[in-house]
Amino acid sequence: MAVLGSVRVAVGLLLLSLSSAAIGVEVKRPQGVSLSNRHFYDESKPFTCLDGSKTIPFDEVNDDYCDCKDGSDEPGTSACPNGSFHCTNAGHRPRYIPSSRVNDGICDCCDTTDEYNSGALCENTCKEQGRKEKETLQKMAEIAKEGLRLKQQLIEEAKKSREDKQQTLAELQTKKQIWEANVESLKTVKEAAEKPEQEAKEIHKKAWEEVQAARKLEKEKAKAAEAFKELDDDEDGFVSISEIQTHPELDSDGDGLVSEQEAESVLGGVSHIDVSSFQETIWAGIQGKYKSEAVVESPTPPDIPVEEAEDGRKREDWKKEELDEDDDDGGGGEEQDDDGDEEEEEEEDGSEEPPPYFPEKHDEGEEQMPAYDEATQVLIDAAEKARNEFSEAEKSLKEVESLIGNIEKELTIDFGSDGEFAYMFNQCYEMTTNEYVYKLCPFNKVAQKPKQGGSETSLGIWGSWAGPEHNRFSAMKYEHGTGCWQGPSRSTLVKLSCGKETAVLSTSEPSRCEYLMEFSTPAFCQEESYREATDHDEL
Ligand code: MAN
Repeated sequence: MAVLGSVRVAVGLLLLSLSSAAIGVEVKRPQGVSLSNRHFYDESKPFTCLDGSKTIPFDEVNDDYCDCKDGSDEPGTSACPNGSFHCTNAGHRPRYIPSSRVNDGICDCCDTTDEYNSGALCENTCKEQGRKEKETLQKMAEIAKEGLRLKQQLIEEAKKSREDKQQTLAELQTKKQIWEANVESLKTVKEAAEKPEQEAKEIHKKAWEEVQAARKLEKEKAKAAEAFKELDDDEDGFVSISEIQTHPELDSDGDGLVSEQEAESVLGGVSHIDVSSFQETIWAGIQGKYKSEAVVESPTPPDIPVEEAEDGRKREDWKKEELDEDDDDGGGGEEQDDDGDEEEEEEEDGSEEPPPYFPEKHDEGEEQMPAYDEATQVLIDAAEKARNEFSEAEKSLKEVESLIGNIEKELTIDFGSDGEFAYMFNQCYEMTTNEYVYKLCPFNKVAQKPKQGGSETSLGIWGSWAGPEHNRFSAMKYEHGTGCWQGPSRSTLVKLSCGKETAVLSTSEPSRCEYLMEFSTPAFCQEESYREATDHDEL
């Protein structure tokens, strides 16, 4: 038996054109059939299954026996396993439910029509649901409308900013050329100034090395003279074989004694030698072995703490100071007096006397080279000025190049079909969860930082737009973040939605080290979403 339902349908589109009195019309059709499929179910003709597989008498439609493979003969019963039941849901949204849910005692359709024979007490909630949905859609429409207005502004600003950037770029490129030329010419100036500077410095250095060598020689001579004085026990102005023999360290055959022959050999085959011969021919050969009697006599430090010896001023420092003072006085001719002065001073001021055991260091090299003469200094100053000017110019060129690089990079980024996403470049948006502060810097990076402090973990750097082909700008992909332990490097997918505000709405980690962010922006508002929302008004 065919069950023909009387269905009251609210036809949205008609609502717009008909008067308010015409609220609905009754269209006769079998239970569970949609208005658009009504013409397939003509009670005056046999029914052909919608897949064309079979034709049956019309009274076998909805007779609770499944004849058609596609279930189309039982739109209003649960007889066919693959059938579907259409709820008109006047006042709300029409929908299909699987026919197995028909008369199963559970209210599925808001208009109650799926439970026409089960005894279930269903309440028609379509109007209420429709109202709620309408409200939601209206809100969405409002957001989309406002979002679109903002988007328009963003597009205009982006256009303007792009033009500005292009102009700035052109200006910077001109500047770059100027700085390049500047750098070139200042380099030539610098090199021209450095040549005479180098030569003058070299002359000064050589002269200083000569002075140092002369001083060293003087010191060696003084040491030799001192040793001579020590050796010349009888103070006759000669060092003799027997006097050499008093210094066992000069033993050459290792028997601990200096024989006459050994002593004679030390003296270069003669029996005695005067001071100048000693200085010139003997001292160099024995100074490595020779032990001063002063050192031998007091081999251990008395009660002077080590720190005192090691810390603070050393003998060399003193000498250096002495020399420096002499240098300041000017003229190298006074060098001869150095030691004499030193001795005098040391004697005068006992507290300054370094301990006698203090090791002698031969590091005259540490002495500071005297200041350059005026002419050399003029050349150095000129070269220094040229160097500074050159490096300043180089710095300026680098700055200009870096600005150009930044702008060029920005201009190559795809900021949407009308540049609507450009405004978020160089911005960051944060969202705090229980554990972390998440930061999204569009077209740059995504990061995660523990709330309780600690370092930032990269969740990816800007990769590309990642929405489906027809909606490419609906998602962004950030990749190659900090490596995940025994896993991939961290990455983030940012899903965009239309909103009045630009904000991170949610963050999650659907799979370890793969993050998902929901991000709202007016730039994503589209005409279609506004239209869709307003179209639903017709429900
Ligand atoms: C950190 C965070 C988490 C992540 C784990 C993986 O704790 O980056 O989001 O799941 O590392 O080890």
